[in-house]
Amino acid sequence: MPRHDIGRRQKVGRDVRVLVLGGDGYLGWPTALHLSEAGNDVAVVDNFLRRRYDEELGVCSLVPIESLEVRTRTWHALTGRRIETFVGDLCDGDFVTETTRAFRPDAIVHFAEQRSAPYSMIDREHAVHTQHNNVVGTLNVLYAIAEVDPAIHLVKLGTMGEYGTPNLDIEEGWLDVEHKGRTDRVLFPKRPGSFYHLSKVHDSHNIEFACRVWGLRATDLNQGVVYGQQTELTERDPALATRFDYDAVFGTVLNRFVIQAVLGEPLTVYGSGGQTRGIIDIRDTVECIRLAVTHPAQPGEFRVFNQLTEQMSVHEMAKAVATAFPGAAEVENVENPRVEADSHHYNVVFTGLRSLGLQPHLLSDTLITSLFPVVERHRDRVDRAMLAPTVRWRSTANALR
Ligand code: NAD
Ligand code: USQ
Repeated sequence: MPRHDIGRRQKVGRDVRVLVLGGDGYLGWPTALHLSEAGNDVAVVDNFLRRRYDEELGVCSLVPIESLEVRTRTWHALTGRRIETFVGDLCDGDFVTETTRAFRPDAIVHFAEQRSAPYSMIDREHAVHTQHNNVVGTLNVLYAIAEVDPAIHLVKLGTMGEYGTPNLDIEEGWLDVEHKGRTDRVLFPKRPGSFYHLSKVHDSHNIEFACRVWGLRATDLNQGVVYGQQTELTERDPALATRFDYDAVFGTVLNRFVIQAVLGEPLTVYGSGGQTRGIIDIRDTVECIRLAVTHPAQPGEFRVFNQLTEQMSVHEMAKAVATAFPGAAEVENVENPRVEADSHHYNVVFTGLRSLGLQPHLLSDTLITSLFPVVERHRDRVDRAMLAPTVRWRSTANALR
C-alpha cells in the first residue's frame, strides 16, 4: 500500500503502528494502553527523566507506580498484547531516527517533554534544561520523520497556556486577520506565562515550519490542565496505575485541591483565583489522542485542536472540589507565586475534537466517582511539606526548600 493511503487506512482504526514518546509518564502510559486496546501496534519511548525529577525534588507519585518493564509485562499477561519499549533520550537525534526507522510507525504521539511551569522557573539551569529538552527533542522528532517517512502523522502535545489570556476569543491555532484592507490566516498570537509554556510555543512554530517546508503532517493538541488518575484500563491492575503528582512543582491545580481537601488542608487558591483555565479529564485525554491518530492531518497540514472540555476560574475549581467533598473543606487565597492575570477575558473555541466524536466527562462526576476515593486510599503517602509553593516567578534563583 503506498504510504499516502495512510489516512484512509488509519480511519479503519486497526493495525496502525503508533510510537508513544514519553509513554512512561502520567498521560503517556494510559494513552499507550488505550491505543493498544483499540487494536493498534504500540511502542513506547522514554528515558525516565520524570522519575529522576522525583529524586531531585525529593517527592514521589501519590499512587505507587511500577517500572515500565513491569507495566508492559502486566499488560501482556492480561491482554496478550505487546507494547514494545525503546529506552533513550529524544535529545539524541541518532537514537530518535534509528528508533523511528526500526519501528516504522504510522503515527508518533509526542508527550516526552519537561512539563512543569514551576520547574522551568526555578532558576537559569532549569529554564535552560526545559527549553533544551523540549525544543531539541521535538526538532529531532521532526528530522526523524522527514528522513524516515514524511507520511508519519505527528500528534504533538501542546498546551492551552501557549495562548496566555488574550483579550480575544481563543481560536483553534489559527486566526483570520484583516489589516489595512488585506486579509491573511496567521498562527494565533501567543503570550505564554512561563519558560515551559514558551518551549511549547517554540515547538509549535518549528512543527508548522516543517509541515510548510517538508510537507509533514501534524496535529498540535493544545491541552488544558488535566485532572484524574484512573482510566478504565489502568484500573484493571495496580501494576498498570499511572502517576499522580500533588507537590507544588509538578502537581496540577485540581489534583492538588482534591488532595488538600482529603487531608483537611486549605485549598491553595493563588491570588484572587480569577485566573481561568481549560480543564480535561484524563479519560478524555486518552480518547482525544486516539481520535487524532484515527483521523490524521493531511500531508503538509499543521492542524491545531484546543483539547479541553470545560473552562473554569481557579476559584470555581476550588469551589467545585469543596462542594463535592463529603467533609468540610476550606478555601484559602494565598499570595500568587506566579505572574499571571487573575481578571481577564477567556473564551476558547474547542469544537474540533467534539466534531471527531469526543464525549466529554465532567469534573463534577469524576471528583466523586474516582478522585476522592483514589486519594483516600493513598493519603498516608503524602508529604505535606511538599504542598506549599516554593517557586516564585519574580525570582531568578529559587531555593527548592
Ligand atoms: P510527564 O512528565 O508525566 O511525562 C512525560 C514523559 O516524557 C516522562 O515519562 C519523561 O520521562 C519523558 N521524557 C521527557 N523528556 C524526555 C526526553 N528528552 N527523552 C525521552 N523521554 C522524555 O508529563 P505528562 O503530565 O504526562 O504530560 C505529557 C505531555 O502533555 C507533556 O508534553 C505536557 O506538556 C503535556 N500536557 C500535560 C498536561 C497536564 O496537565 N499533565 C496538560 C497539558 C499538556
Ligand atoms: N494554581 C493555584 N493553586 C495551586 C496550583 C495552581 O491557584 O495550588 C493556579 C495557577 O496559578 C494557575 C492555574 O492554577 O493559574 C493552573 O496551574 P497548574 O499548575 O495546574 O497548571 P500549569 O502550570 O498551567 O501547568 C499544567 C501542566 C502543564 C500543562 C498546563 C496546561 O503542568 O504541563 O501544559 O497545565 S495549561 O494550563 O492549559 O497551559
